[in-house]
Amino acid sequence: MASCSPLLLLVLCTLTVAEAQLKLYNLRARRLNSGILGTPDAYVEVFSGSATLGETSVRHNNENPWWEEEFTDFDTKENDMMKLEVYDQDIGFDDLIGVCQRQIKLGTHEHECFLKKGGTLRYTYTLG
Ligand SMILES: [Ca+2]
Repeated sequence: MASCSPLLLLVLCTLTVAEAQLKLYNLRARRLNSGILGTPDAYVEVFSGSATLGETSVRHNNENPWWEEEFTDFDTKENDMMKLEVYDQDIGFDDLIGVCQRQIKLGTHEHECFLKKGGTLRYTYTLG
């Protein structure tokens, strides 16, 4: 029986690795709390594994913001850690409102996470 050529193995491996595509979308927050600083100007930074996928726009003076941005990554693997950091933009430095961390699973999932300073972040992602 003929064995696989190295070239064929290489192609198969490449296909397997390229198979998983992460798409994160539908980010929305509720009742954000920025403490004494007033209504937050919130944005979200998105990480997958060790990669930075980007950040949303800033929603000014809104405690229930949502973002239309979508984040896509082709290097994400199942069980990689996804991290979403919610910030309140301020003069000087931006305040961290809270962090959501979760292991990424295959399929489409919707999650809600509670932020340390108050409020929740909901988001949906698909890995597949
Ligand atoms: Ca602010």
